[in-house]
Amino acid sequence: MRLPTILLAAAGMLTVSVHAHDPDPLLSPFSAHAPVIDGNLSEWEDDDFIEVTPANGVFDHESGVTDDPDDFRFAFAVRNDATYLYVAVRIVDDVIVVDSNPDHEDLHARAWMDDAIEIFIDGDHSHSPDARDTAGVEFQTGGEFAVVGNGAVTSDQSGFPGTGADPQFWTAAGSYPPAPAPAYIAPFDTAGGELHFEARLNYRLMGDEIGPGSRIGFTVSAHDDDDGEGRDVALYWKGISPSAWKDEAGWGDLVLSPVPTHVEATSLGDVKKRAEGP
Ligand SMILES: [Ca+2]
Ligand SMILES: [Ca+2]
Ligand SMILES: [Ca+2]
Ligand SMILES: [Ca+2]
Repeated sequence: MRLPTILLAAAGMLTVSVHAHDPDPLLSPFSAHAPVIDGNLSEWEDDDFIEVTPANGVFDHESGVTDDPDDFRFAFAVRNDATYLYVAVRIVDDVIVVDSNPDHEDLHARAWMDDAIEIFIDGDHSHSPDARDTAGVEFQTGGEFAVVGNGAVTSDQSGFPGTGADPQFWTAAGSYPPAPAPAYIAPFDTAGGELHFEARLNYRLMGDEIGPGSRIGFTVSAHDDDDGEGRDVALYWKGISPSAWKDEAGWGDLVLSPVPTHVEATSLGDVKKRAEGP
């Protein structure tokens, strides 16, 4: 027994490990009705959204910061069913910019250059310090899935590049309209407002063992560009700055709901209640 283990045992901390779980995991509710992935969050009105603000979020100090919640803040909610994890995000932003990603159907977008979100999955929950290791070890069970305000996507930093329009892998949508609209060219859409996002991620992105009832590593970030070209800030729900995008140790825990016993799974992740009589 090595010395640190002895000390931990002596201190009565036998549950502490290198891969300590987040003591405050996020519990994903079971989704009895699958949301339509269209950037319209009307199906999410009754869901609990987690607010991420300049005051309680984590800025990745590779970029700048803001202390103004009207400049940038976001909120997100999650759900799951037998087949998919669903994520909804709404960004509040004073200047909307998607100049770097004018093609809303792009599957290899440079999402980090514009107003965008990123979803991070650590399916094997290994808390790796480098999710981008050159051997691609962590990419086998997740990675980064990013969506621009106009719906352009990329999963090139995952084990599943170019799959952002394939229900067998993942699909997503953003609420900002395709070009032409002010956000694509200077002086950008200074009306500001909210951007809405929806994403649906098949468990196959997360590893063979992952499904309802699993506990995975998870975080969400959002990016603000207010003046064109690259981003101004990157704000995370949970992360360790800098390079929060690759340090899985800073991500949160997400617990996927088991399939309730009173419903049965059907194809494509929909569920229906068993007939319970008239
Ligand atoms: Ca929707
Ligand atoms: Ca802003
Ligand atoms: Ca912006
Ligand atoms: Ca940009």
